[in-house]
Parts: sequence; structure tokens; C-alpha cells
Amino acid sequence: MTDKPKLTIRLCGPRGFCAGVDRAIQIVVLALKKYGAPVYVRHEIVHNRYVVEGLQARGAIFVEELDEIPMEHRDQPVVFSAHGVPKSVPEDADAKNLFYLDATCPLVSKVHKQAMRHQRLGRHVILIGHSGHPEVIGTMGQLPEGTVSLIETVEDAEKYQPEDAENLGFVTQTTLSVDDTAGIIAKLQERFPQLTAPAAESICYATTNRQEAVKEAAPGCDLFLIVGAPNSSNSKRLVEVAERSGSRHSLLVQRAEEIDWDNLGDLSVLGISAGASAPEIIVDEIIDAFSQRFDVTIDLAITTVETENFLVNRQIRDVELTAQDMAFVNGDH
Ligand code: 0JX
Ligand code: SF4
Repeated sequence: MTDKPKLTIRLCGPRGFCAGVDRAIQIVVLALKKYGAPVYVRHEIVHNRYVVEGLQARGAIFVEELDEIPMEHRDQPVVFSAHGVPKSVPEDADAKNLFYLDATCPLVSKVHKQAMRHQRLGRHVILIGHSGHPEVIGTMGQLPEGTVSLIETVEDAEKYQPEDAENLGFVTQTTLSVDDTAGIIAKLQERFPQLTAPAAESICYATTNRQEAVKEAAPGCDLFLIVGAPNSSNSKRLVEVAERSGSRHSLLVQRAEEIDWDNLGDLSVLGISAGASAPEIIVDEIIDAFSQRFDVTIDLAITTVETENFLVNRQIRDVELTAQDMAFVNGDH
């Protein structure tokens, strides 16, 4: 007999690392093995402190701009983060004679290509996304200034005044709310019936699947915890989805130690998921913390199984990872 209160945890699947995150972390680990420390990384490789600190411990140095790389280290590699970079960044790296490995997710690169395609075909590009996010900066930076307009909300879509309403094409950030984005696109299409969609959906499979699983699990939850960082767009969208889909409350949490146990309210059903940049080891840590205080039953809420896998850059495919490296790359260690 246990005197702990009963708690059902609805554990969503898919959750946590996506193929693009897995690949990006692998690129830094492989570069460290092949070229030795330090390896510079422009921007957080993915938006997660645990991952960043783990890589720092292995010899990675994080910078926001290439100028921060000291002269004496300019023969060491620099990795561009999973979120993508404006065209000016590889150009600047070439000008500085830096050796770079691009860890931009292939699905972000695909959006870049779609944006460039619109432009090549004479369309003004509308990018739906969040101002200031590195992916938005990267996608806008594929195109000459003045050829792309950022739309963040339905209100922006209502107010937008294009120069030529007959020649418009859109793309989106990969990590947006599927439902909010559909609303923005519907408004734009209503106003500009000639608006051309990208050849393939911009919101990626991982974003879509994680939102779908949270949607399914949320009704009847007293609380939904999303493991992720405050600067992680896809994780923040999961918090919104949980609340809109019927969880009484929803919170973003980076580590178990952040949980405010005295203010969780009455709990009998707890939903848990994790953003695409959140390692599974932190999900485990949080479940363990609940198990110490509650008599926990885990209900898996699996909506699909993902099999995507993206190859790393050619230059580092010859390097082998140990079991311990693999555990880190997969977020299990
Ligand atoms: O803030 P985002 O969701 O774009 O990035 P995060 O949290 O690092 O997730 C992984 C990278 C996603 C790129 O599309
Ligand atoms: Fe790629 Fe999507 Fe993962 Fe971003 S969230 S890294 S676009 S798979």
C-alpha cells in the first residue's frame, strides 16, 4: 500500500528530438571528434540549455556572430545552427576563410528553396512567422531586401497592402501553430485569391506530429507540462495547443527543479510532451520527480511513429560515434 496520491501521466508520442535536431547535434559531436576542440557553433545549435552545456563540456564554443571567433582559432570549424542562416553568413565565412559545416535542418533548407522559387518566378514572398526568430532571419536572408514581407498574425494579414496582389507566394516558419497558420493563410487567400502556396507544406512533420499528439491527450488533463526552452518556438506552440485543446492549465518547463510543487493545484491527470529540441533524459527526470510524490500510472498517448532520419554533411560521414556519443546525440544521456 502506498499513501501517495494517484496520478495518471499521459505521455505523448511523438515527443522530443526530431530528425533535424538529432542531425544538428550529431554534426557538432562529429566535428569535435574529427577536428578536435574547439568547434565554434553560430547560435545555440538547438534551443536547449542542457544540449548546449553538454556540447560546451565536449569543447564547443557558442557565438552569435562569426566576428566573435578569435583570429587564432580561425582554422577551427564553425557549425551553423539547425534554424538556418541568411545567405550573408556563409558568404562572410568564405570571406574570412573559415571552414563551416551547415547544420540547417533539410526541412528549413527546403523552405529557403521554396521562397527562392517564388522569387525566381516573379512573386513577392510573404513569410508567415515570428519576427526576430533565427529561422525567420535566415529565411528572409535568402532573398534581396524588399522582396519579402513578414506576416505574424491574422491582423497583419488583414492589413497587408502588397504592391502587386496578382503576384504573391507564401512560405512559413517550420515550427508554427498548425491551426493559427491555417487561419492566417485563409485570410490571405480570401484577400488575394491569386496567392501561390509553396509546392510542399512549410510546417514540418515534427511540429505537426507533436501538436497532434498533444491535441489528442489534452482533453481532461489538469495540467500539461511541455519540456522545452522559452526561446523554442515549437515548444511554446505545444503549450498553447495543450490549453486550447482542453487541458486546464499548461506550462513550459526546462528541468524538474523548476517545478513549483506547492502551486500545481489538484492533480489527477497530467499530460507530458517535449519540444523537438528537448532531450528525453529531462522527460525521464520529470517523470521521476512526479513518481517520488505520486503513485504514478503512465498512459502512452501515441498518435504516430516517426522514422525520419537525415544524413550529416559529407565531410564528417567517416567519423564513428561511440555508444556514449550516440546516447548524447539521442538525448538519452
Ligand atoms: O525555436 P525553434 O522551435 O525553431 O527551434 P528549437 O527549439 O531549437 O527546435 C529545433 C530546431 C527547429 C528548427 O526548425
Ligand atoms: Fe527540422 Fe522540423 Fe526539427 Fe525544425 S522541428 S529541425 S524543421 S524536423
